[in-house]
This record gives sequence, structure tokens and C-alpha cells, in this order.
Amino acid sequence: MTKILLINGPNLNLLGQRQPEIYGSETLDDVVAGCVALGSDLGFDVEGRQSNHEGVIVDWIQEARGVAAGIVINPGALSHTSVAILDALNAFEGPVMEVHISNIHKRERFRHHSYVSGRAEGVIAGLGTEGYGFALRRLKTLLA
Ligand code: DHK
Repeated sequence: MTKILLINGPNLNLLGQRQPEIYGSETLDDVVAGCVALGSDLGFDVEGRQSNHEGVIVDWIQEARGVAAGIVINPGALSHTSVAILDALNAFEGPVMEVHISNIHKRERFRHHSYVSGRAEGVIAGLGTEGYGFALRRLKTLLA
């Protein structure tokens, strides 16, 4: 099975509780379970991880080199600040899909720019938690 790393960044552990009018009512466990199930239909072994810490996410991206075929990442607020995550993704050889649950372009100006978007093959924003599924399907096409 093709390994795909699904990374969620800061505060996404609070999905379902945190501002549900923006981020929806699904929990992170729901999202990961949905991605694991869809992934297995697509021939992917999806591993879901979440951290509130930038350096931990950098470590995971580095460890994915030569192990995972692709990465789906919602860096949360680190999208807008983290050159370190961008650099780690640039050292990863496979395709990267960036997901934002909310439409970051409809929100505060500081959310409009994402460092990760300069590296990602595709960016999904504003499709709610469904965006993760679309990202996996796109990875299937990219890895075919
Ligand atoms: C999630 C966050 O936690 C925010 O900091 C980003 C993103 C948007 C999302 O829409 O999934 O600005």
C-alpha cells in the first residue's frame, strides 16, 4: 500500500468544539477515520497525525522522506508563519496537497498568505472537512 501522511497543525485537535460555525462539527478523529477509509479505497495507507508544535511537524515531514509517497497537510495557523514547514516540504520529494477547512481568502487579511502554497501541488480552501477527501483523490491522480 502506498503510504500517505496526513498532518494537521495547531488547534485542529479541537475540531468539532472550536468555532464550529467556521470549522464544522466533525471531530479530528472523524476526519482521520474518513481519510483512512477513503484512502484504503484508493490504495493508500493513510496515517493521520496532529501537533500543536512547529518543530514536531518539521520532524514528521523529514521522517516522511523516502517513506511516504505524498503528504496532505493542514498547517493551521502555521500556514501563515512557518518558513520551517515550507523548507521541510521542499526537502520532501513527493506531491503535497494543502487543505484549509475554511476559506482563508474570505477571512482576516493575515490568513490570505500561506507559505506552504508555494510548495503544494494544490490548495483546497473553504470546502469544509470534505477538502481532505478531495486532496486524497488528487494525490491518487498525481501518483498514478
Ligand atoms: C485552520 C486554522 O487553524 C487557521 O489558523 C487557519 C485553517 C485556517 C483552516 O481553515 O483549516 O487560518
